[in-house]
Amino acid sequence: MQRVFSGIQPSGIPTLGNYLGALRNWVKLQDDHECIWCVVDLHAITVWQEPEALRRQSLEMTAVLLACGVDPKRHILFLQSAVRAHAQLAWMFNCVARLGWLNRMTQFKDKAGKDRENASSGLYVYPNLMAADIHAYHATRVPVGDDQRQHLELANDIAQKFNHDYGVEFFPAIEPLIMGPAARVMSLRDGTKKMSKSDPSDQSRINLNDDSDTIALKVRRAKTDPLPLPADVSELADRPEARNLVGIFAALAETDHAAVLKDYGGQGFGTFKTALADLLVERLSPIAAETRRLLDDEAALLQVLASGAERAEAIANPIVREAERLVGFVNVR
Ligand code: AQP
Repeated sequence: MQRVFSGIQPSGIPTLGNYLGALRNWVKLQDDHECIWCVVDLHAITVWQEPEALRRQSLEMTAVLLACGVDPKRHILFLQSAVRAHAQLAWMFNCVARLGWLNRMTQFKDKAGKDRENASSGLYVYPNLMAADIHAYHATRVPVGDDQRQHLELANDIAQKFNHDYGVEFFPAIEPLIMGPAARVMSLRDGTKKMSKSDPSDQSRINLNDDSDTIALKVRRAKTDPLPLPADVSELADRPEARNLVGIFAALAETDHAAVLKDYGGQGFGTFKTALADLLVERLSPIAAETRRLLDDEAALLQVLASGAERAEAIANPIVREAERLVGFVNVR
């Protein structure tokens, strides 16, 4: 069975983008893969997080993952900071990755924005930590949204250079698993910008804990253009907001853009938005209800995370110890 690793940052409430681009696929992969799911709090602090908020968001994220169907008994669910192997291997990878490689990462440019001098050095080496997350488990499959493809290529470059420099075949190649028609969900306020849980505008996204009225309001207010929906998919090309809403509908209904336009093409956005809001509520409200239920028992959530960390360490510690031996560190214990 192929080993899968994926992570999600507890940097806010997960969004519809996280759900369609990642979480929904995680649940499907559990049927025929050995899965390791990680709440990546080390990644989250690459940008400022209020300590109390980070703690709360880490537990909320754990509850949402469980509510979406992550199975912590058959698979592993844990907090990144609880398994030291991630930071240990990331340091070795900081010394393998080249500055030129990191300079090409578009996500750093997007997240650092114009004030690049003021971005944390952690944000800059974020892809090295992500490579360590995966390689610490010798995972070979990584389900991610389209936006993470470049980081996975870097993770492969790091593994290849490590193997070459130390004359071994130690870290395997990894393959991205990019699934479904809405691999990239865009902001409801700007169809050219990714939907993000840390976007300052709450109106830009659907949160997985939004109630039905909030979902309906956000969809009603979502930016569109004045034209009716087209009958043909090719006409969505230069209409980012319309394409995004049709893509969301298609992903939720497990169909494609063409099928959605067959039903709604030629009509204004009114009827379509009502149908989209209904579909969102139908799919997301059971997750929100289950999340609330799970959050009522914090001790049970901590127990899931403690057991996950122990099982993650059983895999990662021997791999990272061997990497240390290959690098030439003396094992004194
Ligand atoms: N808009 C999106 N469309 C599709 N997939 C998405 N993902 C995130 N946003 C979208 C996928 O969700 C997984 C977890 O992402 P993450 O939390 O580790 O970091 P991120 O990609 O930076 O997500 P956010 O929501 O934008 O977080 P912030 O605002 O904190 O930066 C990944 O597999 C990602 O591809």
